[in-house]
Amino acid sequence: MSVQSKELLTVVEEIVNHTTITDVHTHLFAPEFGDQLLYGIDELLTYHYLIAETMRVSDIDYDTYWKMSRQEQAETIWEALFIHHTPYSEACRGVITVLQKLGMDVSTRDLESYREALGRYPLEEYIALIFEKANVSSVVMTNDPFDEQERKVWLSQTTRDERFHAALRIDPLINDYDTVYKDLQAWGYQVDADLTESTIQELRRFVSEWIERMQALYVAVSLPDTFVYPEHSVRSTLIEKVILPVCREHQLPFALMIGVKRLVNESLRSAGDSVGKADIQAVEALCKSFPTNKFMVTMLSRENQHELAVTARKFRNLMVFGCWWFLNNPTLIEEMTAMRFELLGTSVIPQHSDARILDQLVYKWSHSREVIAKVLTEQYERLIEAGWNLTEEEIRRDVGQLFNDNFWDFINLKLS
Ligand code: RAT
Ligand code: ZN
Repeated sequence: MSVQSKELLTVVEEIVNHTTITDVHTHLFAPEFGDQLLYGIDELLTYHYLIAETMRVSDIDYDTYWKMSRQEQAETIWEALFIHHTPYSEACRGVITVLQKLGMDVSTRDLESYREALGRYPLEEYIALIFEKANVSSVVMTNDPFDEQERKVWLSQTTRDERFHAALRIDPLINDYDTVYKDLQAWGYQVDADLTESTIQELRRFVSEWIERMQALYVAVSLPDTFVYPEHSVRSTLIEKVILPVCREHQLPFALMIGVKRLVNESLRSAGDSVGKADIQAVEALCKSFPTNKFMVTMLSRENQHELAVTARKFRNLMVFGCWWFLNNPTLIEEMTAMRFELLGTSVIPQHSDARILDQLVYKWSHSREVIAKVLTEQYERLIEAGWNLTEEEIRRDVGQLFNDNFWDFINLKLS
C-alpha cells in the first residue's frame, strides 16, 4: 500500500516505535555479572553526565561528593538539578522520561517514592520490563578482559543471558601497553615490553582467546583526538600486527571510537573526559590499507561528522555508527542523521545508546526514535514530492535495516 504525504509522519513514527532494536554499543552487563549490572534510580541519578552538570550548579567540593554513599550522591544530584533548577538538559530529561514511562507520577518530585516503587521489582522482572519499554531485543556490552571483577566472571561463567552480546574492548592493550604487558605476563603470556615477533604472536593468542571466550561480535577501542595512523608507535604496531590480523582471522569488525580526551578534569573522575577533533586520515588509511578488514567507526567531535560520512562513501569496509556521548542530544542527532541519510542512504547504523544503567535504555531510545522518525519522514517527503511511490513495507524494511540488519549483516559480511 502506498503512503501519502499527509499520513507519513504517523506511519513512520508507528514503524520506528514498533521496530525492535539491536543496541550495538552499551556499557550494560548481563545478570551473570552480578553488581556490575547497574540499574535503579540511584544509579540513574549518579550517571557521570549528571555529575558533571551538578558540579556546575552547586558549590559542593569534589572530595565531599566522592566520599558520599551512592544514595547520598543521588540525593545531592536530585536536589541540585531537579529541585533547584529545571531539568531540561538531555541527561536530566532522560531521568524524567524513564520515571514517566515506568508509571511514576513525575509531578510529585518525590525521590523517595520513586526509589521505593522501582526498588520493588525482582531483577529478572525489571530487566524484562526495561527491554520491553525500550523495545530493544538485545544489547552489546563493552567487555574489558583487563578489568579484574569482569575477568573473574568470564573465567568462571559458561552461560550468558542471550539478550546480552559481548564486544571485546581493548583500550588498555592499545593505549597503555607499557603497563599492561606485565599483567599479560602474570597471566602466562610470553610477552615483552618490546614488540618482538614472539610477543606479537602471544598478543594475538591473547586477543583470539578472549574473542572466543566472550564470543565477541567485534573488537573495540576508544582513541584520543590525537590518534593518527600510520605512525611509528606501539599503538600503530599493535593495531597493524595484532588486532587487524586477528579480526581478519575471525572475520570480526574492529570498532574505533575516536576523539576522546580522557580526564581533562581529574577531580570529576568518570565525568572528567572531554572531546577533540581528530584526523580523518587515520580512518581513511586503515580502510584503504586493510580492505579485507571491517571497521565500525564513530567519532566524538561534531566537526568530524561530515568527513566521516564522506569516507564511508569511499570504503564499503567502513560502517559508521551512532551519535556518541556528547553528540547524543536531539539537535546533533538530527543534524548528523539527516547528513548521513543524505550521504549514505540507508547504509548506516544511526544510533547506539551507550547506556551504562539498564533503565537508560528507555529514554535513550525513546528520545532517539523521535528524532530518527522525524529525519526519515523528511527524506521520504522529498522523495514522494519527486514522484516516488513509497510503500509501508518499504518503510518497515528501511527501519529494520537501520535498527538491526545493517549491524548483523556487517558482522556477518565476509570480505576477501
Ligand atoms: O558515553 C559514555 O558513557 C562514556 O563514558 C564512554 O564510556 C564512552 O562511551 C566509551 O565507550 O568510551
Ligand atoms: Zn561507550
